[in-house]
Amino acid sequence: MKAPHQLLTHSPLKACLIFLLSALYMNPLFAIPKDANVDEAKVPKFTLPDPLTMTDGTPVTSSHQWSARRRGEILDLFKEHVYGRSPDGLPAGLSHQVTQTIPNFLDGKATLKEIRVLFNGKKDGPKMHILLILPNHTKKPAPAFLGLNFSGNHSIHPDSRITLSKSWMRPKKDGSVIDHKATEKARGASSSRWPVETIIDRGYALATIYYGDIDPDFDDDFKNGVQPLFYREGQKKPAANEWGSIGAWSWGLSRALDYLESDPTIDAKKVSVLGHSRLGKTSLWAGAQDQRFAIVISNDSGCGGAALSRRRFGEKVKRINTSFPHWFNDRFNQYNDNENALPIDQHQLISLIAPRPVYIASASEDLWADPTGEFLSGKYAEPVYALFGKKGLGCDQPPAVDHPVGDFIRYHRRSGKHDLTAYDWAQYLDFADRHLIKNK
Ligand code: GTR
Repeated sequence: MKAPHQLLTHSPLKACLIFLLSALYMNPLFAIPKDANVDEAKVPKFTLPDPLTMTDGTPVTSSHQWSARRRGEILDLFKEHVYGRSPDGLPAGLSHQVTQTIPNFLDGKATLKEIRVLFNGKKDGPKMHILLILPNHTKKPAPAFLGLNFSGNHSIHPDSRITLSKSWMRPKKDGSVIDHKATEKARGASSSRWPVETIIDRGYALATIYYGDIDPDFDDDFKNGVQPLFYREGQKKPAANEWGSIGAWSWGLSRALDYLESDPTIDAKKVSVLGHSRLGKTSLWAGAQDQRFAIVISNDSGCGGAALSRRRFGEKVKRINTSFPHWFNDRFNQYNDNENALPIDQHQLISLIAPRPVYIASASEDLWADPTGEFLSGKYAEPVYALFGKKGLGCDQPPAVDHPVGDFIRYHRRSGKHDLTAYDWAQYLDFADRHLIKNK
């Protein structure tokens, strides 16, 4: 398939189609196709794979057995069948440089740093730009939130000192992206999703990266992004069981955590990884693979994220593989309209985060992402948390809107649409305070 910008140059009809599709991607409610089920009564009967039974049938009865054997087994199944295998080692030459430091950001409340990570050490090779904002009022290394953003680091806050991204961007009709490049108009365009000042006031640092730096979000058969850095001789694209874009974005989050571990202003043992929507799928997969993340937060992650695939509610496996053929590995296509054949389901993705705290959030109008299916993933991960003596959601039914529930597995269904809002952040900050900051 060609990249959207290549199609755009070909015919006005195709251009209209791409704009329409892009608009739909950003508005899943509007996008719910007629054949998608959003009726609870029509959810098929299904049996979920048991996180606490080994593939050979042995029951898992202790946290030791879980950590030593079962966890790896489940992780492997997700690699093989869903997200693909990410490379183990780092590309030769990977390096980082601090490119800008502004000590008086937010009227002196914060220090802003920009860090460039050259994935193969070459300036003209693939690279990502970390925007790090640190509180000035705290004395100790700061706990942090780390999340990818959709529209460039410059979109999270209007301050013109933040470097405008030069990376490829999805088309936007409002003038904030022209010819696939961000314009000045894009500054602060996503600020409602990033309450920077509140995060800083609460004593946390915020690290964010434009997700397209790691792998541009269109299907080009993996010619750009980080995947080619790892091709074996003669290899042209990832094999059927190797990583897609979600795998690559997650890998990028781990590389950002590598940097944070090297920065003395950060308490790298207290980093919460967070993401919205496709980037919520990504934060879950990053947190499942990389146990250095202290807390994992999934905001409206839906199909391929927190929602159970077997419910076939809202977005289904076939639909996501068709709309976004580059997100998962090729093997995941085997489960199009064939979810019961999956050797895992998404509650086991949540279980891979145990015993670390995990927050799953839904929005009441976001039926495309299946709020109930997102809740149930948390519910069915509880037995794994229980092995560690950790309490999960503590209830069997989804709670009322705007009533968060749970302890080490926490869940809320915010009233409103598919979005990342101040309400969501208020819950995540309290959650991080409770689990990461003593005496709170
Ligand atoms: C939708 C997609 C969802 C979700 C969303 C987003 O179009 O169907 O799975 O990831 O995009 O990331 O905005």
